[in-house]
Amino acid sequence: MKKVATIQDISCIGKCSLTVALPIISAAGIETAIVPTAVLSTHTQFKGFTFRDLTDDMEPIRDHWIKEGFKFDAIYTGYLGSIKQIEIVKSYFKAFDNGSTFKVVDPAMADNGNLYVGFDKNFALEMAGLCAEADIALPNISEAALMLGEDYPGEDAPEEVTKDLLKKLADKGVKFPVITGVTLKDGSFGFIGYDAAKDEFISYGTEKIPHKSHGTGDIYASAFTGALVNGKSIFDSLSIAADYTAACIRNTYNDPDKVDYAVNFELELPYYISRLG
Ligand code: PXL
Repeated sequence: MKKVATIQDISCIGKCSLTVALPIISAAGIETAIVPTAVLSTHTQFKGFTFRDLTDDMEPIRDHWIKEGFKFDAIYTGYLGSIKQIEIVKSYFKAFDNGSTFKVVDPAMADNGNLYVGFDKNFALEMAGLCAEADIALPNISEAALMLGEDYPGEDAPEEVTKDLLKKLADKGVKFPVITGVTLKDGSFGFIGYDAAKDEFISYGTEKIPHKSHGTGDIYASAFTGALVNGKSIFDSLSIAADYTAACIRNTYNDPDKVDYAVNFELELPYYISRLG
């Protein structure tokens, strides 16, 4: 069985980070090892959340795994709690590389132009350094701008602006930046990526649903990782992730009993699995 290690927080309620990465990647038929970076009572969009920092456990977990000789087909990181955690994640990239380990960084730290509670501009710049050590980085447009120290261009920035951000991320050493959650020229909703080695842009759009929610970036990155480790190409994995995330948003939009803090990712897992073939 293929093996993925994913490093991000546990938000006990909120359907984000590990509570979506673990079920989605497992549903893709992949053994999923987890490194919890923190335990929060809810994600940070709620008021009054608790936060138990687990930085002190990250190095002992790494060292035990090294002794056991574990390696992974992919290492995928999401929400990280501090600059120290970013540094520790870099050591995971080195320690568990089997020679073809694919490194996915979702710099989950901002939305709508604003950093999540607890992060500052310096954290965003450090996150750009982690993206530069990955094979693919999956920021939304807020995160891309913040990593470059640039002003937020808005959710519906023209494609040219998104492409300019992608090139600038590549100039900072990011091999394959992909900006997710963008509106394309034809009004569809998806991603634009830039493969620096090939000097080539790629993009894909799916139905735009007028519903915004938390955790969709985490669902996207998890579904991408599951598809890629199943042998799909980068483009197909990005597109499957876009279609699955759109299905989750659509399902939630049509649900009269929906919660306002997350999407119904569970109900669309059969669709995701069907796309993996
Ligand atoms: O969905 C990203 C995310 C992950 N982890 C925590 C968060 C958020 C978004 O708000 O607060 C703790």
